[in-house]
Amino acid sequence: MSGDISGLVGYATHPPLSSRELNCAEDIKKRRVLEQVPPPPLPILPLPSFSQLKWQQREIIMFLHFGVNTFTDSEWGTGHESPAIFNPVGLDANQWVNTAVDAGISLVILTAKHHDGFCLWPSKYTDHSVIRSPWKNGNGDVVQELVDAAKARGIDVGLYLSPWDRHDPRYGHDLPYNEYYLAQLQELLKKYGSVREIWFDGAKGANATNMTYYFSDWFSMVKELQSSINIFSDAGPDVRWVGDEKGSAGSTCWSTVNRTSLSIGNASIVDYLNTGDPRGTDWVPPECDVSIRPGWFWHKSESPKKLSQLLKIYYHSVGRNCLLLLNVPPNSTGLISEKDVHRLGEFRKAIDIIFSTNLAEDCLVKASSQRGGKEGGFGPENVLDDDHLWTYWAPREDNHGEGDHWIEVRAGDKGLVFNVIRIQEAIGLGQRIKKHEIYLDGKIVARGTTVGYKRLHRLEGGVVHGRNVRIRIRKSKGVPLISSIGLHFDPFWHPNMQGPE
Ligand code: FUL
Repeated sequence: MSGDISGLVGYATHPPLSSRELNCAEDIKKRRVLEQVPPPPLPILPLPSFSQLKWQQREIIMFLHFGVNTFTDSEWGTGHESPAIFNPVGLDANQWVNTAVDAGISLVILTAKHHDGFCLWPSKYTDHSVIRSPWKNGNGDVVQELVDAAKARGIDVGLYLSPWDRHDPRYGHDLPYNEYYLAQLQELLKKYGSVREIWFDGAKGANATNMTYYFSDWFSMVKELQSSINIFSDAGPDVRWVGDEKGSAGSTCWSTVNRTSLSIGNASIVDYLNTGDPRGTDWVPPECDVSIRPGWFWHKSESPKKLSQLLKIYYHSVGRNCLLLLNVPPNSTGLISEKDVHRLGEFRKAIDIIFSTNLAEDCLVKASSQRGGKEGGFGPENVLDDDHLWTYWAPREDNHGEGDHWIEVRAGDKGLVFNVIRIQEAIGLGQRIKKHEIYLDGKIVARGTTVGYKRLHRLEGGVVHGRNVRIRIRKSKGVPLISSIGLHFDPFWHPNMQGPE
C-alpha cells in the first residue's frame, strides 16, 4: 500500500491535520496494511520438530542389514560366531551408496551391531568385532567406509545398535551392560560425524535373560551428542515403529500418539502404533520397516520382491503418512546383489513414471472458501505448486461448519483419466484431517480418514474418466490445510491382478 492517506481522511479538501488526527490516520493505515496480509492460522499442537519435518520429506530410507549372519545364512546370530567368518572381500560401500542415490534415497541406516553382538566398527570396548576378522587384516571399519561413501555423494547416515546382545557376557547385568551399551553409543555418535537416525530395536528372544535398559540415559546421551538426530524405537521419542514388518501402516494413521501409552518391546501396543492417536499429545510419526527380500540379511536362496509388491508397500507406507525404511542387504562379497539393484531401479523408475505427471496441473482449482479473501495468500491454487509444506489452501474459519470444506479440480472439456489421487496436508501446522471423501462428477470414488504428510488413494476399481474431482473434508481438527493435490495415472496398477513382475 502506498503512503498516500488522502483517501482515508479527505486531505485534499480539509485543512492540515492536527497531530492527534495524524496519529489516528497512521493507525488506520497500519491496520489496513495488516488487513491486506492475513496471517497464517494458528497451529494445532503437537507439531513436528525441525528434524522430524526433514525426515518426513525423505519418504524412503535404505536399511542395510549386514554382519556375521550374512555369512552363516541366518537371521538371528547366536553370539557364538567366530569373527573369522566375516570376510566380505569385495566390500564397496560406494556401491551401496550409489544404489541408494540412484533410487532417490538420501539416508542409509546400517546395522552397526545386530543381536549377535558382532561390531562392524573397531569398538574399543569389545574384541568381538572387525578387529578380529580377516577382512582387511583386522584393520577394516564398515561404519567408516559407509560414512565416507555417503559423504562423497552428499547423503546421510543412520546407525542401528541392537540393545539385545547375545555375545557380551555383561548382557543381563543391568549396570555393566548399560555402561557398555552407552560407551558404544558414544563411540558411534562421536567418531563418525553427523548421524541422522539411531535405531533402538525392541526385539529380544523369548528365552533371553531379563534386564532393564536405561532408555532415559541412552536417549539423553544421544541428543547431547547429535542435535539433529531422530531417535527410533517402538516408543519414539522422534520416530515410532509402525507395529509390523510388512511395510504397512494403518489406513488411519496419525503422526500423534501419547508416549505415556507406549513401551519398548511390548507386543500388545502394535495396533496403537499402527494407527496413532488423534488425541495424542506427542508428535512421533511411524516408520515402516520392511525388507526387499524375505529375510533381513542376505541369503543366497532368496530373491527380491516383485515390483508390484514394492509398489503396494509404497502405497501402504508413504501413501499413508509414513516413511518407508526399505532393507536392501549386502551379500557375502560385500555388495548389494545385482538383482536387488535392478529391482530397486525399477521401483524408482515406476514411482517417477506415476508421480512425475500431475494431471491436475493444467486444471482450474476452486474451493468452498479461502482464508483472507482472493489475494490472501491461502487460495486453492497453492495446492499445485512445488512447496508441499508451507504454501497451502486454507478455508475461512468463520462461515463453514464441519463437513462443508471442499476443494475441486476442474478439467473442463479436456477431461481427466487417472487412477491415483494424492492429498497432502500442511503438517507444519499440525495434522488435522480426520475424514475425507473424493467425488468425480458428483459420484464418490474414494473415501478415507487421515491424510497427514501424504495420502495416496490408488483407486480399487481402476482407471476413471471425468471432469471434476472434488475433495470434501468431512471432519478435521480446526480447518483443514491442504498443501498439495495430485491426480496421477499408474500404469502398473491393475485391480484384482498381481501386476507386472
Ligand atoms: C527386528 C530384528 O529382530 C530383525 O532381525 C531386524 O533387525 C528388524 C529390523 O528388527 O526387531
